[in-house]
Amino acid sequence: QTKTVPLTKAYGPLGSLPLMDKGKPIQSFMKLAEEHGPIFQFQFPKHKATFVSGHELVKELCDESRFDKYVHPSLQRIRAFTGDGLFTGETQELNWKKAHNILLPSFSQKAMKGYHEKMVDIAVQLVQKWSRLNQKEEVHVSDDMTRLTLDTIGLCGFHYRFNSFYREEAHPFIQSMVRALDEAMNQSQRLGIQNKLSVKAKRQFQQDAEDMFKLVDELIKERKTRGNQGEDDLLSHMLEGLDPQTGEQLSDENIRFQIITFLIAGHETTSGLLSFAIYYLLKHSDIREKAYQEVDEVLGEGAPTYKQVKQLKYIRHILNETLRLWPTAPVFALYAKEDTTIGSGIRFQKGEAASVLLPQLHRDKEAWGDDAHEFRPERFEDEKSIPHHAFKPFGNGQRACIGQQFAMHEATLVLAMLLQHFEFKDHRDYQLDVKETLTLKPEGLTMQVRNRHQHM
Ligand code: MNH
Repeated sequence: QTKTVPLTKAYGPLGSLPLMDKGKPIQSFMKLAEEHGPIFQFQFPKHKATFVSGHELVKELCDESRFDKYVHPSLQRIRAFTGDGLFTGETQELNWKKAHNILLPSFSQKAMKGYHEKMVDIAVQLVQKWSRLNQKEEVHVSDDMTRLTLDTIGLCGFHYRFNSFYREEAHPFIQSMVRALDEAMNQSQRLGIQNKLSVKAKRQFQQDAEDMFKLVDELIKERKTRGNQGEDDLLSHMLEGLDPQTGEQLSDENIRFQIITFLIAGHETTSGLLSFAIYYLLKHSDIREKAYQEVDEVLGEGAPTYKQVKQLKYIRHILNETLRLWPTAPVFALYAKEDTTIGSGIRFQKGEAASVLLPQLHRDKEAWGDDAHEFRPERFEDEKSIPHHAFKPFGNGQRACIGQQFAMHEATLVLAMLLQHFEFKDHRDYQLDVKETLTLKPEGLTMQVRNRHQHM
């Protein structure tokens, strides 16, 4: 018996586009999911896209024997500068498995010990910047978090200092990256003819890709001539690592794509996570107090050690709860490897794809209970009660985020250090406005900070 999937209302040749806020597609799809249920199809002018957010259906889509990562057309366009790097590579491409094998150890929990001091180095820069502000000055939360996460992946990954805290504007590499990502996203919303007309945008896109290659190729070349000199970062692992399956190394071109991939994947997502976490702390004084208590107990006054970061349980719950309500990489897509059926009767033909709408999956009342819309870190306290199949902020299976431990270690360390040093003040009574690019962030979030200890 075949079940039909609800379809959004169409308005002539525009399809369902009038139902979508162009700047906020994800939030539009969340609303449509409220109305249409755990699975629905959205009518774009030329195709239909399937969105799934019910926990039982997602559980089936996450069965790797039947479904695999779908490199969505918007990701295909990013390949102009990330190529067959880990994020945009097809599972079948030989370089995906090869790089996955070579890089897995570099992202293990154990590897985090090696990055810890570098993460502290950058976090201290942030703490110093904030501690020198005058009373009435405000902090632009996402801007500073982006400075921090970019500098962290730059230093831990490639021993390169973007020195973002010494710049007003974003680093030129980031300007190219943001512009190119934006163009790749825009192309998906433009109609065919509009796309052909935008010659200027295309030329800029090419230029941005070339500029990114230039910086990265320079980094690779420099490291090769200088040698590793005991440097233990991602770049050294990529240059020296051998694939245990084939005995081969990564090519220079593939290393270039990986570096750009890590810079993209490694900073906006973690920056958004930290920004949303601060938003929730600003709005929940009881949770904030509990967080202060843990930080004071575990850290005292010195810079955190690796071991102390592991002990910050409540901070981790706060971050997980933040990723539940606002998963900063809000969708991932899958396609059927063969004809199959989900939810007893919803057919997928071989090759057919669906997108998992994470913020909605993470609010599924059947999995999380009636208070699913509330920010309550305590729900992560009891490991057994967490519905893991309804919590996928880092994606699924072998194509899940390779940087998960990295992101969580960094975010835990930074949030704890900020709480260690500052009181946060919601001086404008900020109202949440979620901005969508490739990732999500709280747009326009500002606050004031006060030093908790005067001797800084
Ligand atoms: Mn990350 C894949 C979320 C931090 C590098 N990441 C994914 C996917 C999600 C995701 C979801 C799966 C996408 C898909 O199926 O299409 N990542 C996050 C979030 C954070 C994050 C929410 C922070 C919070 N990611 C990081 C960091 C790095 C990184 C930090 C690197 C230092 N992520 C990756 C890479 C992939 C990925 C590389 C692709 C992995 C693969 O398919 O082999």
